Amino acid sequence: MPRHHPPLLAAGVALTLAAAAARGQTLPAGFADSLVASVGAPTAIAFTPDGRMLVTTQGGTLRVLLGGVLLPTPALTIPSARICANSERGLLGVAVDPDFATNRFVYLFYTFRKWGVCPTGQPTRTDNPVNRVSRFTLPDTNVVDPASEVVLVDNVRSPNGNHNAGDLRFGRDGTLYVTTGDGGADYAGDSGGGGSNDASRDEFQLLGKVLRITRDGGIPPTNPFQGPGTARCNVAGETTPGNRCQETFAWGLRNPFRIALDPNAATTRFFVNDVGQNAWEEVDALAAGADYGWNCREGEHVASSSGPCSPAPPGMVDPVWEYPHGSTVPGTTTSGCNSVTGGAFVPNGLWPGFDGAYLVADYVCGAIFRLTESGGAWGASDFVKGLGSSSATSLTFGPWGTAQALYYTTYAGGGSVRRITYGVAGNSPPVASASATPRGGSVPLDVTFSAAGSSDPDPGDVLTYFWDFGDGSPAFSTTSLSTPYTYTTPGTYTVTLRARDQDFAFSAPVTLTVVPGNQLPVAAIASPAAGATFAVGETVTLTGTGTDAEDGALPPSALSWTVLLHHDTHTHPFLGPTAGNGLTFPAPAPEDLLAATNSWLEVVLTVTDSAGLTHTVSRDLQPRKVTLTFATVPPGLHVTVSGTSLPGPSAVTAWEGWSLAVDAPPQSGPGGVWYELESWSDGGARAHVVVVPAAPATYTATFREAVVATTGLFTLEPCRLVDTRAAAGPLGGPALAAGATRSFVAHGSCGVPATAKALVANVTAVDAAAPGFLTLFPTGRSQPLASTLNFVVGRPRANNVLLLLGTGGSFDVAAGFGAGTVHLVVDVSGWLE
Ligand SMILES: [Ca+2]
Ligand SMILES: [Ca+2]
Ligand SMILES: [Ca+2]
Ligand SMILES: [Ca+2]
Repeated sequence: MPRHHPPLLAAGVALTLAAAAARGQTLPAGFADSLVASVGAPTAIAFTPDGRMLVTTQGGTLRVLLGGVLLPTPALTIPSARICANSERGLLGVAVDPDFATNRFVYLFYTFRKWGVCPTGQPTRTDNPVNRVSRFTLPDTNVVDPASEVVLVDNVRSPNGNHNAGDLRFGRDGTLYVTTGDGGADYAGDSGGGGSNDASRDEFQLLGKVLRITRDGGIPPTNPFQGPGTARCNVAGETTPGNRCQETFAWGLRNPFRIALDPNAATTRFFVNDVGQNAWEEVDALAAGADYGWNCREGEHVASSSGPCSPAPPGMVDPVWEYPHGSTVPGTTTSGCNSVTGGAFVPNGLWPGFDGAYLVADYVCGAIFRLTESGGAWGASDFVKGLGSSSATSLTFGPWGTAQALYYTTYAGGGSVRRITYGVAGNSPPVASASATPRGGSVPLDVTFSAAGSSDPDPGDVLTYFWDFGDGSPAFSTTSLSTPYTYTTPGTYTVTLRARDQDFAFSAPVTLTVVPGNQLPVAAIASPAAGATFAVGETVTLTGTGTDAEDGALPPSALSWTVLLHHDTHTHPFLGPTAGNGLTFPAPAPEDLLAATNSWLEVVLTVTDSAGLTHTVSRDLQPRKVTLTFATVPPGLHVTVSGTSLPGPSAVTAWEGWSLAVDAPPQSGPGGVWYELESWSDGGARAHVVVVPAAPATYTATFREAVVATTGLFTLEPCRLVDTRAAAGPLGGPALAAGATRSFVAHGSCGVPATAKALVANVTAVDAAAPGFLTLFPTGRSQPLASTLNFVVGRPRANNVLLLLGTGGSFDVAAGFGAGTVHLVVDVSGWLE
């Protein structure tokens, strides 16, 4: 009796095996296997570009996982009246259109219950079901309208129940590859079942083949069988004997249940996992027009030498790898492996040491092997063992966080989707940063891509950069920050950079756009003109142009202005970025006198064309500097200019139009003589504002000696002039506050006449909240450095003073201490006039 190794077992059998399935996997260090979702009888997985995971079940549902969560309602349930899911039949494959983002197309392979019944083991019945490939539309609602179905390939026979194959994968060439089995037993009834079934050698049948069609079901122009002696088989599943089906891409296969596209190859490269009969499981490298030998050969070995195998057909292609039933798989520690199922190429750079590896699963021994090529020969080693019987069925890499994981389906344990991941505990992923120069220009366009600015939170981590240039070329990896790349075809390309550390943690992707064949725009500043200067407060107008080979004159909205205020070696943002043309702003003043010597403006114009390409120009705009001289009479006294005390004469650099604050305060001069301002040469008050003129100028402060002459001393009975402990009033409360200055008028109180120029007084500080000092000085004068009275907390302090009166016959009291208040008492015992 021929042995069958059905990758998909009938439900009753699957339950028996599920009970025996163990989750005692062994994985290499750093790898983990975890449950994604429990899904009964899962057959295939595909991912949409927006991150949805699609899972087909043999019974006929299309399930969707959003963010790793299985939606409770299937996106599509093929009604039982329309599907045969017995034996190895059912919904067996799913593919996502390369342009899914715009067309929302998904493709399904299922067994159509064409005649209302699902017989098994009766291959010549005329009412057996048929396999078909259909296109559906999967909207964002995740509800597929059954009416969206477009049948692309139909009536592929399913004569016996088993060997339906049923994988769907898009190649890098944008065409859809479809696998079909030999039907398990001869549909024509002229050979037999199992190893005797020669249906895959019937080139007019879509059985035991890899098919290739366009997304609309058409024949790609490079399919191998076209022209005389060929015909379409998409409607009937066959043509007349003696002709070949134009859908056929390769043939001579038994049950090519799963195929795998190499994501690392520059062109479309598939491996085909063809389930064997009694002795050998095999992996084939897919090639156009190739005959993989079944049923004349099983693996590299003669299987039949009768019928179409007599004489042996020429040009049969051997597998790239095979392994025997029963005994240990060469290179591994695993035995009892009898049915090859899913396969997947490991994306380069994803896992340490796995570049170039092909993973292949066996359904009977529950293992995934790691195949590597050396000298043109492929050899196996253990990767994962102990997945249990009925596992894994299909393999595919898909998104996992910022990296990718190996996803697989298993019938074990009731059915589930699981994933195998790699990660080092405690390691954080890097953060990528990408730029490109130039982003446009004539083709061939040499672009320098830069990963500068990429980083990793873990000190000392070494980064590798993975560039996807967006033009279909394979991902490129490098440890260099700078990567040159040449585009030869005009277009708009989205370039993606991911950074990876030495522990194989990936950054989130970052993208940028390059537009080879599109010319960069040209920016020009018209105003301010080259060499233009400004005065403070003057209106500066920003006008410019942007011109582009494709767009012509760019609109004002395409112009963006930034003005920087340079100060010595750094800059301050002053304006923008602001879009438009003809913008105006008042020219600024310098920060201070020093900044006036080393500050200027820089006007920056960036123009952007409709392709997003930019060009930036800039122009310096200098202030009109003016030298001002500040002199004093007598020389050597000080004036204050913009907050800076300068000895007269001093020359300063100022900007035309700048409003400079000047002051000539009373001060001690040569010989200890006290000086006060008599007049400024420009007629201004002691403190006034000078608007810097266009030409150099001198400002002179003329001082006079501030002498107070008296002719008589008059005495009084001591009289209390001020007591802040008393009720609030000009000479009463409140207490003096820390840091505050208060004025008291002496004229007219305690008998002090309006002619008094000074007081003889006793000053007392009482109830101080903190230690400090009092300074009493004539109102209208600057506070002198010398204090009048120092006090402490807890006891009154007093001092006798001769107190000069100032403006209005009053004196000021400044209270210098940290916090709180102090009371002031002033007793007068005489005056001078
Ligand atoms: Ca036959
Ligand atoms: Ca073969
Ligand atoms: Ca890291
Ligand atoms: Ca352009």
